[in-house]
Amino acid sequence: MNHLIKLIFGLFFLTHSIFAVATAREITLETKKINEAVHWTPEKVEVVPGETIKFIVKHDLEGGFDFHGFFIPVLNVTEQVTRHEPKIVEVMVPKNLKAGEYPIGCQFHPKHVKATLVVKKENKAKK
Ligand SMILES: [Cu+2]
Repeated sequence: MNHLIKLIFGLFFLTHSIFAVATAREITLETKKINEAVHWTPEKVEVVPGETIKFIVKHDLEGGFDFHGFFIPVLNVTEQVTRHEPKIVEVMVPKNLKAGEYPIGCQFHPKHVKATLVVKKENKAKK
C-alpha cells in the first residue's frame, strides 16, 4: 500500500514537472556594447498574457561592470546577473496584463540601455 501511494505521488510530480517544462518558453537576453553603452538585447521581447517565460539572462562582456541588473517592474522581476553566470528567471505573464510596451532595464546603471517587453493581445499571437 505504501508503495502504491509513493508511486502515485511520483507519477503526479513527474507529469507535473514535464508539464512545466513544456509550457515555459525560453527567451535569451544578453548584454551587448553598442557605441560605448551597454544594452540589453534583443531590443524587443514579445510575450502573450498567460504564458510562462523562462528568461535566460547572460552577461558575457569583458571589461566594464562585473554584473548588471535585470529589472522588469511590470513582472516583479529584479535580479542580478554576474559575468559568465547565466541566470534563469522563470515568470508568468499575468493574464490581465494590458497589451503595450514595458521596460526591461538594469536597476544598477542608469545609462544601461533598456530593452522593451512587448505584451501582445492574447488572441493575436494564436493566428
Ligand atoms: Cu547595467
